[in-house]
Amino acid sequence: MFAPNPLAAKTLESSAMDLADAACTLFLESAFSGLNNNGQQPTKELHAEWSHHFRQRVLELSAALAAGESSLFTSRVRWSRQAMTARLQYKVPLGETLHSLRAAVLNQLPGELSTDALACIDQALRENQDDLPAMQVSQLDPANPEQRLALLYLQDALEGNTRQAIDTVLQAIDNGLSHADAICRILLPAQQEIGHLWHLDHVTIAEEHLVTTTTQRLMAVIADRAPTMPSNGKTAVAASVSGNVHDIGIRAITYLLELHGWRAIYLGSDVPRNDLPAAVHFYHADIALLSIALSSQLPKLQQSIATIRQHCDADIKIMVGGNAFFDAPGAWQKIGADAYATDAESALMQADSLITTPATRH
Ligand code: B12
Repeated sequence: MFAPNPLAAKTLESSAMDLADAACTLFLESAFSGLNNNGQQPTKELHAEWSHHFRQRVLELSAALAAGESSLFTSRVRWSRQAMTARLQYKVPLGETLHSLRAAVLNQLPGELSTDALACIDQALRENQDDLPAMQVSQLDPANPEQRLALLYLQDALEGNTRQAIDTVLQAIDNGLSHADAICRILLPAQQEIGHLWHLDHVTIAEEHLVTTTTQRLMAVIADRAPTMPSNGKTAVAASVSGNVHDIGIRAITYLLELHGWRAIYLGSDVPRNDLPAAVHFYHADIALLSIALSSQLPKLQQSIATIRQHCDADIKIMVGGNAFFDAPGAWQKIGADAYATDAESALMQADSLITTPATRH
């Protein structure tokens, strides 16, 4: 951890393409010179693929510097290492990629701007030498009744028995499971589990998509059937920020607020920041909920918060959350948000306590 360094973060972000290109050239030169390949050169496609990898890494580095949280970078490197190991690609020398990135940063950025970036990379290089703990195959425990139901749902959805998957959860509701628990304790853990299985290379992207579309369909059915509490006079506007296409977690939060008497408006995913103030005004929102999934989306989140603050009433509350914060739970305070919550149920509690006085205009 170090102090946020917005200038270095901005410099990295704006020179991400150049840095990625330089790191990529160094990496491929070294990889190809190490091979006895009769002077063969890396193809354009290979260069483009690795440039994309390095650009993402520079953006993660930039996010870590902006928030002053090195874990936002090191955890991403660990994540890549786990994904590569699962795909038996660990022959790809992750350490070499970090050395190439380090050299590019050192060559291209002036000393005062590169210090924190180099410290982050060095930390990732040190961690890269540690043994990688084996990842558990499943994060859900079949001995726990709710997690067992999530596993059954997941199995049916994956086998293409979509109707059966849906009926299993709807029957559980008929048998007493609350609508909110069906969403928060069955569907959301099933989504996290499918992500975990994808990371381990046990399911394909197509299989993940199948489960995700089944969950979207069922979540809407459950939300529409659920009884709602009387209106509390409060309005929430929710969005996944520009660049973030993940929408299930934030959508679930919106449904949960609705069941608890809120007027909860979900604007969608990948919402441009300049559209947010108008939505906050138009719907007379008391609170804005903004979601990000990747650490590299933190700058867009920070800009979205700043844009709302600039154009809306000072008393608008802004709560943030999403997968990106799991690696740096303190980052929300540094980007100008009023609150952060790790999951749907705590988001509801936080929203209720942040907005204690119902607005009189409704
Ligand atoms: C489905 C999915 C996708 C779908 C999204 C479809 C859709 N309509 O949402 C698609 C295929 C498009 C996708 C793409 C990508 N994904 Co994806 N995805 C997932 C997956 C499997 C499920 C997402 C989900 O439904 N989660 C369920 C809910 C419960 O979790 P959640 O989103 O974190 O939300 C909870 C909390 O975070 C919190 N919360 C969320 N938002 C907010 C907001 C506020 C205000 C508050 C208070 C709280 C809060 O409350 C929620 C409910 O409890 C996750 C796995 C996972 N663990 O989530 C990966 C995951 C998020 N994806 C991941 C990745 C890497 C990607 C890609 C980069 C893959 C790629 N190489 O292209 C792209 C990036 C796309 C982009 N630009 O955003 C990684 C992210 C790792 C990381 N932290 O960097 C994950 C974790 C998978 C993994 N195990 O590695 N993905």
